[in-house]
Amino acid sequence: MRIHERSKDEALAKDRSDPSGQRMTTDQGIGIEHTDDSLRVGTRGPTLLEDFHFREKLTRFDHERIPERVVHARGSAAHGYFQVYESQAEYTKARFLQDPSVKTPVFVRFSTVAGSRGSADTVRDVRGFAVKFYTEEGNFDLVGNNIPVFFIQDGIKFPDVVHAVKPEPHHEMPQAASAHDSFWDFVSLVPETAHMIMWVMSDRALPRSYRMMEGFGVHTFRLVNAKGVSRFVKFHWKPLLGVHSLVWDESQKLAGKDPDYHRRDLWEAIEAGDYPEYELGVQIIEEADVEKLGIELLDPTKIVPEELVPVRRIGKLTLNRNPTNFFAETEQVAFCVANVVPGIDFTDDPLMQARLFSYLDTQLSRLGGPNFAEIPINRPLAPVHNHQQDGIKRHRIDAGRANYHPNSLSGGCPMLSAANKGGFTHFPAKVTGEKTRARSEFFSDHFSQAGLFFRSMSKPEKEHIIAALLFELGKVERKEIRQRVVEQILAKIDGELAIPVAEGLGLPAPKVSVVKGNIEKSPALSIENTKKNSIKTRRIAALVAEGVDVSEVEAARAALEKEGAKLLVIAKHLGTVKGAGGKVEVDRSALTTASLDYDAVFIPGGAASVAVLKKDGDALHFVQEAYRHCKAIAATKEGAELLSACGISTSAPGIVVSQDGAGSNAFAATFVSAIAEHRHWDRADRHTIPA
Ligand code: HDE
Repeated sequence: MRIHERSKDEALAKDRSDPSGQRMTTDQGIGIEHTDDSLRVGTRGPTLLEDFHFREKLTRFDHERIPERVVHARGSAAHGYFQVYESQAEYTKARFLQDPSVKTPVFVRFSTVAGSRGSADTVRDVRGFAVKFYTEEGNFDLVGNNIPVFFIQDGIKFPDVVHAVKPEPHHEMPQAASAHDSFWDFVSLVPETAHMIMWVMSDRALPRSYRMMEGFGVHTFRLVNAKGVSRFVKFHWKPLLGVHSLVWDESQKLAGKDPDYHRRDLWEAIEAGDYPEYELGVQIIEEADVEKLGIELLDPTKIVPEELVPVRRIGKLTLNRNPTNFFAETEQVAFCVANVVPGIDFTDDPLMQARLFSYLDTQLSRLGGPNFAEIPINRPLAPVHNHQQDGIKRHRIDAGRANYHPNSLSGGCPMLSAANKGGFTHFPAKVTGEKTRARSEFFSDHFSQAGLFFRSMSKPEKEHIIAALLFELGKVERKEIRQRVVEQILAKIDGELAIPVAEGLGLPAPKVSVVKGNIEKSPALSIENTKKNSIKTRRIAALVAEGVDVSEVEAARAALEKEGAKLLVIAKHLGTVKGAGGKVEVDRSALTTASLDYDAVFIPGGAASVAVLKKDGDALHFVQEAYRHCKAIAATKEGAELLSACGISTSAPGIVVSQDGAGSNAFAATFVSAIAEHRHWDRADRHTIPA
């Protein structure tokens, strides 16, 4: 069977229903003549039970909801394809990793973890990054996160950590937030959370966009080649747009101004043809090298630093199509860690082992029974034949008399496949030991990599982690929990972390006793060291009023669009704004937008326009807020006066001022590189700006 990029789309086509030109019917196909009044006795009398259309319409409405996911309830998804750069036959027999000409269809769902379906996108949280590959050999699900480690080492603790982070049971607060007593109580008592806590308190937990975050398979998997040789592998997704984050103040405000911030960003980028792209990276570790590496590969609270085992990029994922229907696709898609194809296999990571059970189990209640693999979005492209049968919501109609194996009545069909004909065989890993509830001693180092992460951060990144802890622990009501986190967790990670946090919480300085591993720093962990060479798809706000220098707006637009960014004109009102040399179309009114929506700000010249903006509180706030959030701000000609009115120095980092105008090459180059930098943290006075 050969698949191609559109195979899944074509398979879904027969399930799509297009109402254009069609008559309205009941679920039984009976034409509907009237749907705005129920059938009643007289015009003022009671409604009649015999009104089957009314009853069906209400019944269907009453049952529209299914249970939301117990975690990762809030998500957004897109279709696309994956293409390997060159054959990986040396490492794996997985067919979708052999032929660079094959485009394997995928469906990818991004999510937050803790919040409900209707919660805000920009909360501090881990992001899910779940990829379903519809391969020729069946579905492979890589159900990852944007953080490469996890809170716990053994899946038996998953209900505990999730209960602790979810809203507290007595009053169901807070929503989509970890800043509360039960979460930090758990953390303070479970030191294996230390490494993950560093990541979740870092800027990684505030992605600017789903298109600008990394993804990780977290566990160590196996790749197995046709000769049966197995190697360990860690999966990575690397976004081609680079890794970028929001700042905490911005995230909180966005949660109110635009709770759909990430969903909208993903949707609009795909509609605009700016297809999100990620490279699949692998860290491959020979079984013989495991001991030398000195890292417990079965412990999901550990990474393998990229400096020790480089990430090899082996292919690219492109997301190029939005779903047709949110519920049918994004909501009903069911990922499962156990969905692997021949050539990819599991390890004994106890978190992974638990996940191998949990996903199928949760789908049974979420999707109402065992036939959820027949829902169009979940159906593999590979043919499905077996003796599984019946159950609620069965769609497939199995023909024949033999529903058992072996059989002679159906000529032995469906037939088994030998390992060399696509039959899945589990890698025959050797396992010995006594039954026990104990963990290996190699799982007992909880702090060395937490410290490695903290020490690998740049100065601003460290400051953000400290500020995040002060916020989170500041919301914790019980002092003994705050104290335990500082003394039992932070003091074992790094003094540079524990002491300022203790100080900020009004606690005595803890006794610092740091456990260090043999690696001091991993530069790859710092977002500061990720690439910042593009402004593609960034959004830049141009603030204008009557009298704006229109040629400046157009010159800036041309310069930014040339680099793949978008300039959006903002004024007090919609419609057009008249200025010197013509008029400009307004994209957003100041009422419906905020600086939070943009990566950078442009203030064009035009004396009259700038005079108006200088007296406009919203405009001043817009610029000041962007400054506080460390975004690039450019002003040409009289536009520079607005910066002064905001108390912003024209020589501050990331501020670009030009009297030559937006048409000058020097201006364009400086502004573009300031935007590509994404944030300019070294603005010493930013906390003095009132925004
Ligand atoms: Fe999940 N996780 N998880 N998880 N997870 C679910 O499955 C679970 C873990 C991840 O967009 C649930 O269908 C256990 C790690 C993603 O639909 C559930 C453990 C990682 C998604 C479940 C973990 C993940 C889920 C809830 C510890 C990163 C969303 C609904 C042993 C590698 C997929 C569902 C989507 C969803 C269980 C830990 C990623 C309950 C028991 C580690 C991206 O089955």
